[in-house]
Amino acid sequence: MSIFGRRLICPYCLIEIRGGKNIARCPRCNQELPVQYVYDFERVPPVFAQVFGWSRVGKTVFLSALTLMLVKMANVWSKYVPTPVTDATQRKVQEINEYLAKGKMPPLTQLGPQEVYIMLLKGMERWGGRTLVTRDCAGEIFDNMQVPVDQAPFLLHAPTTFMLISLPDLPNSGGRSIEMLINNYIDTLMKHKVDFAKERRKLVVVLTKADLIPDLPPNLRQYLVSDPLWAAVNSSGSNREMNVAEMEEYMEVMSRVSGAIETWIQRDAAGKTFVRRAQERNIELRFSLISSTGAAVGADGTMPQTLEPRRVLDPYFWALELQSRA
Ligand SMILES: Nc1nc2c(ncn2[C@@H]2O[C@H](COP(=O)(O)OP(=O)(O)OP(=O)(O)O)[C@@H](O)[C@H]2O)c(=O)[nH]1
Ligand SMILES: [Mg+2]
Ligand SMILES: [Zn+2]
Repeated sequence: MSIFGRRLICPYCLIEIRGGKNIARCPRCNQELPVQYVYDFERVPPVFAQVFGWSRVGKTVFLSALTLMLVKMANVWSKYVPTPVTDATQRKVQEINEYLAKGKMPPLTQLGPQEVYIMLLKGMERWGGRTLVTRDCAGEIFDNMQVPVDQAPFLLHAPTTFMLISLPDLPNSGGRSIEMLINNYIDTLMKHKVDFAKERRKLVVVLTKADLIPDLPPNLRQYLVSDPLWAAVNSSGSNREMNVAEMEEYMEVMSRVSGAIETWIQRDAAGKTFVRRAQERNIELRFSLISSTGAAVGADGTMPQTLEPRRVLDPYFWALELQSRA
């Protein structure tokens, strides 16, 4: 602790503020600070991640599927305690609980523009305690080269972004290609004077709805469907716990898969441009593929009735890995 008191980061506007354990509001944005977030700030430091992706790619469903896994990981990590600390976060947990009790997903609520998802995650194997802080945004704000940063305030200040891309929806998206999305990201940051050479940005590229990607190579499809964490959270056996060594093994495989997706995504010109554009701007890339529902859902526009997520923790694990390193 410095002589000026504690420093902490406001989870709404991401500026550094000073104050004791009792600070109630951010002096800059005037938002009420979640008490447990403030109290445990040093012990459970935040990992901030902006979600970036066009409409209907699965951002809201991903946040629900991730919540489901974060809740259920209590079955897998022996000292782990997940705690939602805003009402919006608790609502997400409530939806999941209702689903687990009834076997049918209630209508999903999208987080409002002023709402922040904050989940304290204590006692994770490998990483210890971290607080996941993220937001949900309506996809329309990413349509143009200039993203309105007031509606995506983490974009400028959080080093890590989850860039969600739905490859199955691309052919019907009016000529969009993946390199446009990273172009919009870079253009927005440059407009706001982010210096990529000085501040290394990290992009976790998440291929969503991977259950629907028709030409996914067999080894990647196998990786998707055989998620040991999904098996472990649902097993009732005694050996479902995962220790540090098993997490290490998981992360090694996850790394290899990231490389394999990076190679595969460059099978066409747009993919090559995507990767080269990131390299040119000093952006660190990692790749994941997820299925939040586990299988195709009904006709377009319908919300899933069940969630059997596969590999949805991977993007979050990448955020932890990328922010653990100096
Ligand atoms: N097959 C399949 N469908 C999915 C998956 N994830 C989401 N969907 C479907 O995709 C549609 C859009 O999902 P949302 O999560 O609402 O998308 P969004 O990105 O939040 O969209 P906006 O809020 O409009 O920007 C829904 O009908 C979901 O059921 C998945 O993993 N697999
Ligand atoms: Mg949404
Ligand atoms: Zn603030």
